[in-house]
Amino acid sequence: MKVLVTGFEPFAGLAHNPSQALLAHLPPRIRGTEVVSACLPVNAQQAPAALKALYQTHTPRLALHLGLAQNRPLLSLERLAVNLLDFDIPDNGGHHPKDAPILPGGPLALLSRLPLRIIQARWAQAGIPSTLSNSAGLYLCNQVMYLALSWLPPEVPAGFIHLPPDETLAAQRPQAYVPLKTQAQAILLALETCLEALA
Ligand code: PCA
Repeated sequence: MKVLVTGFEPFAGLAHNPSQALLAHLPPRIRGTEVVSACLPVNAQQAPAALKALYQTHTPRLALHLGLAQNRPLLSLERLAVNLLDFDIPDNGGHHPKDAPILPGGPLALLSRLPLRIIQARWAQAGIPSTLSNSAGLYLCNQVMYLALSWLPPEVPAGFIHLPPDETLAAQRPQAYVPLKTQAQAILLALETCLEALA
């Protein structure tokens, strides 16, 4: 059984996405469990098939999905996903859904299955501030989080963490950022915390 970590390709006219760049910083194994990483398309029609194929190929024992939240200065642990797509900007395929369910007839909201408070405490000990977020938005990140929580068996911990801009994005436009190395350290700590809870 493996750990699956995903990021997203760049979107919204940016040339870089820290959630994609961070994948290269992950070790091949964590606590004896193989780590598989993949980059998802920012495309509401293609991302579900890509996600389903990853789950079928790897049957992960833990799934952590990552994306960029451009306007947030800290890492944010997403508490819930809602069954709604409503895009402010088109995705990379030009799709622009409004008021559309992700899974028609599915529950309105699904709660993260990651030990969020324990992860947050672990980060705080390491000097990495973070926030608990009550909304993953209504774009691709929320969609992937909702599908993860719907499709993976209930005993598989799954959830979403939004990453802030990193130094590459801050160099392109002045803004608050967290160095990519610190973000990678935080994600490694989060994965270790989740695996410890499973052991
Ligand atoms: N962030 C977007 C989608 C891709 C990404 O990295 C989001 O927050 O929905």
